[in-house]
Amino acid sequence: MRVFWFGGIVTAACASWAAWTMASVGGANSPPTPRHCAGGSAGFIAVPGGTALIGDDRGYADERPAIAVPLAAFRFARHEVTNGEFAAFVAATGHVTTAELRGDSIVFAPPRAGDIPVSPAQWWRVVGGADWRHPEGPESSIAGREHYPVVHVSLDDAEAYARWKGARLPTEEEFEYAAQGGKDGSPGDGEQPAPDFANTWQGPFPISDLASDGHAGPAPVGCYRANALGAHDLIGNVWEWTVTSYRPGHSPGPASSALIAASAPSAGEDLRVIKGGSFLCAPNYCARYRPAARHAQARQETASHLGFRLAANP
Ligand SMILES: [Ca+2]
Repeated sequence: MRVFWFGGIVTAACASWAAWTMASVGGANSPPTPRHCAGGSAGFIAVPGGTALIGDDRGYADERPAIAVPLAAFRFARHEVTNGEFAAFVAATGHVTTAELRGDSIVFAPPRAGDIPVSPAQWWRVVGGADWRHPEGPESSIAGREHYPVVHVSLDDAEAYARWKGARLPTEEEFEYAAQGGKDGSPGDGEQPAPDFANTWQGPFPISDLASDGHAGPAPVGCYRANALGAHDLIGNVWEWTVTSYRPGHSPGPASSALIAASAPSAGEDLRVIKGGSFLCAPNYCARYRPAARHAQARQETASHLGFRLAANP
């Protein structure tokens, strides 16, 4: 069964997130702000080791409990891997992606005027011919999008790229720690990020994206303000793969069946944690523009809002 549960429903347990954030749709009525984008190939930042507080006791059920995790120093890419960078990999290796082999991928399809969408099945479509070169389907292309994050890549594709670069993908803990800016803990307060800090969704999802942060849909990498460590796009733009196997919650004990059902729709598959939220995260839906936010993703699944970045050992 194809899994497209992206974004996540604002569950009853997390209704408070939506309530808090609906009042803070930053700049929702402001005109879109043009952004200066740094472009690709900005390399790595060095992240010192420390004790990271992972998870958020006030967040979604699978973000709980917050736990302290020792982390060794690591390097972390300043931004997502771009189409241009991935094209160089494909040209050098002949790599054929999972979506190309399968012949389709999952694409966000905004509702038509007059529709009142009520479930993810109404805004996600399995599109034949959608792949990293054709992000919206066979009639689309990445011409002029060399600095956009590559999407429609599986974990296998991402790991193949990482091996070619002599690097690796981050763990969930590394990603979350880097997204916090390297601080020990201090999870976000749940408010939608400032329009200059992350590419998210302003307005009522999935009906109207006001794009007051400068972009509707994905943005080129490095368009938004870097965090304290110098990395961009860690709580917006596109979701990103980690190598960490997904468990519903951070507790070392077994999760309840209700939590499993609420957070892992396809138990039994090889599910990994994706991090970082996306351009589709809005206060009324998802609200996963926070370092602690996480999602389960089958390793072979691909979508128009899912990419990756590299990590490496010091
Ligand atoms: Ca946006």
